[in-house]
Amino acid sequence: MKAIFKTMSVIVAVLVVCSLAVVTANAAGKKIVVGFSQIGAESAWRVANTESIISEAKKYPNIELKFSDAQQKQENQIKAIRSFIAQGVDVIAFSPVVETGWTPVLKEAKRAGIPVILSDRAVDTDDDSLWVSFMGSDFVEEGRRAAQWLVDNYERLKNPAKSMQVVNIVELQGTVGSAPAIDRKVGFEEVIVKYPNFKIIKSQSGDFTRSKGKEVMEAFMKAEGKKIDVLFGHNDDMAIGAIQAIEEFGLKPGKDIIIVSIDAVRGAFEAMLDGKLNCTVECSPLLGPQLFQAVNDLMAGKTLPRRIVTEEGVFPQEVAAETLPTRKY
Ligand code: GZL
Repeated sequence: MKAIFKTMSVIVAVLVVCSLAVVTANAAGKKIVVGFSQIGAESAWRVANTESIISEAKKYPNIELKFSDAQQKQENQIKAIRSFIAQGVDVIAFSPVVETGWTPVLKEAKRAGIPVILSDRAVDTDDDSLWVSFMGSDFVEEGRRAAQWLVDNYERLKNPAKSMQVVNIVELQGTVGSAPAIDRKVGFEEVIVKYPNFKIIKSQSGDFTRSKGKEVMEAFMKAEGKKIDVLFGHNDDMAIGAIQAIEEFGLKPGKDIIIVSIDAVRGAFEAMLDGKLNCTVECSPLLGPQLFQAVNDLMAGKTLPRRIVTEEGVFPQEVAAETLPTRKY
C-alpha cells in the first residue's frame, strides 16, 4: 500500500513540475523560434533580402530569428536546416540555392513536425506536403517582361536599318540549377521565339555575381565582339559587371550593346542614369514583411496560401531619374 502511495506522489510531483514549467514558459511569453537558411550575399538583391528579413523579425517581440548564411552552398543550407531541426525551432524558412536535392532533409523536418516556408525560390520535390507555402516572384514572367521590353524597344534604340537584320543576343544566366535562372530563361525564350530575327548566340552562367558576370562577358566579347547587339542578364549585378567588360573592350554599353536585366536594384538605376543600361525588370527582395506575417498566421493556426506572389514592375531608362528616389533597395 505504502509503495503505491509513494509512486502516486512521485507522479503527482512530476505533473506539478511540468505544468509549472509550461505556465512559466507561457507567462514568460515563449517566443516563436524561426530558423532561416539564407543562400549567401552574392548580389545586392540578396543583401537587401537579408536586411528585409532581419529587420522585420526585430519588429516582432514574440519572434526569435536564428539566421544562417550558406555562402551559396547547398550542403551548408542542408546542415543549417538539420541544426534547426535539432534545436527544435517552431518554423523553418529558406531560400533554396538550387531547385533539387531537398527532399531528404525536408522529410526530416516533416518527421520533426516543423513546418517549412519557401522564401524567394522554389524547390523541385514530388512531395508537396514537405512545405506549407512559397512566397516570391514569378521568374518566368520576369523573363517574359525582359524579352517583351526588348522586342518592343530595340528598333527605337538601335540603328533602325539594323532592326530588320538578325539581332544577336548574349545571355548571362543566374546560378546553374536555381529556380530564377531556369525560369527566367524559359520566360525570355517564350517571347523571343515569336521574333525570328532575335537570336541568342551565346548563353552562360555568371552565378548572379558582378565578378563572374564581367568574366563571362569578357569571354563573349572576345568571341563575338561587335557582332553582339544585346545583353540579357538574369540579374543586375551580372549586367553591371558586364558593363565594365564592354567598356574595357572599347564599346559603349547601353548604346552599342543594348542591356536588359532583372532585379531593379539601386545599381541598375544608377547605370541607367549613366546611359549604360537600358531596362531593369523588378524582382522585389523585400520579403521580410510577408514572411513574418505568414509565420504569425501559421502559429495562430491559420492555413497559409500555397503561393504568395510578389507584385512587380518594369523600369526602362527613361523613368530612372524620377524612380530612383522612391526605391527601397
Ligand atoms: C530572385 C533571387 C535572385 C536575384 C539575384 O528572387 O533569387 O538571386 O535575381 C539573387 O540577384 O542573387
